[in-house]
Amino acid sequence: MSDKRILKFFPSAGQNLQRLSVEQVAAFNENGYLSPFAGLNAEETQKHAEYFNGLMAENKARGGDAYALNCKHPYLRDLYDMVLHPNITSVIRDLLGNDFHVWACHYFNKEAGDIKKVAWHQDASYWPLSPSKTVTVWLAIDDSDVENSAMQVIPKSHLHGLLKWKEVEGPAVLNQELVGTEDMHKPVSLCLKAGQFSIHSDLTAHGSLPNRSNRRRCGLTIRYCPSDVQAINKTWGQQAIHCSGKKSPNWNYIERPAFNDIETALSVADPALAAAAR
Ligand SMILES: O=C(O)CCC(=O)C(=O)O
Repeated sequence: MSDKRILKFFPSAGQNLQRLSVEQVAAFNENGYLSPFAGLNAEETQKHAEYFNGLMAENKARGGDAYALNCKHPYLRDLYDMVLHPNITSVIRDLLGNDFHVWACHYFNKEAGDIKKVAWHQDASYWPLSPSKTVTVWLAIDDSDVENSAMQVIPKSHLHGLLKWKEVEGPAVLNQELVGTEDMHKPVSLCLKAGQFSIHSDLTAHGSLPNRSNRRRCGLTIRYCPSDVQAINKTWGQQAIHCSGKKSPNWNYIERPAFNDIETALSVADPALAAAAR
């Protein structure tokens, strides 16, 4: 697949900045991540946590696992609206320019005592998208710190293109594990208060340890890309949420769901996109 994709870091031009400083754009280009940002206010944070708790309870009642809420945005109005939150999209616009959309989102719900790690990986390695220009927002549903295994990133790892990986060993959420990370920069834990968010490039090495605490650590990942990104595998281009500017003929943009259709969201078989987007 990599033969067809352009997999390298594209520095942000940082034009017409509204929310970020020139220094923040430079730090993103240099390190491959930015954190923390104020996303939701206290009321929105509490409301969204309650919304997520309700979804997860319904999901569990149907036998779904803690990580099953993946790519449910075509069915859930509140989730669709969340990815368009102006406090988030204003930062993304500064990084990606005016023409962009969301193509996936996934609750990484690391429950108290969860023994599964998310091994060091690069998102672009999983995705049949080109060029590699997707950025992920990790929006904290819970306070996230070292104790409950906040997500970690390896600064500057995005500058090396696609890195080598092997099959992960032991309990894990994803199957790839990068090799040679011990020779890279020291990892940084992206500790966030609920409602704050971080951003990382699709080539930035990141992951998280098992959650040995008695507190849940859930984050909503939202994948934003500029409209010149193409899905090599067309099944991936079908569920985009238009955010800003020009649309692309290469993507299918969905309508805002009329309501929170939890029944459909939890009963549809995961589309190819959702399965592979993990
Ligand atoms: O939440 C985590 O621990 C990992 C998230 C992740 O791998 C991602 O955002 O791609």
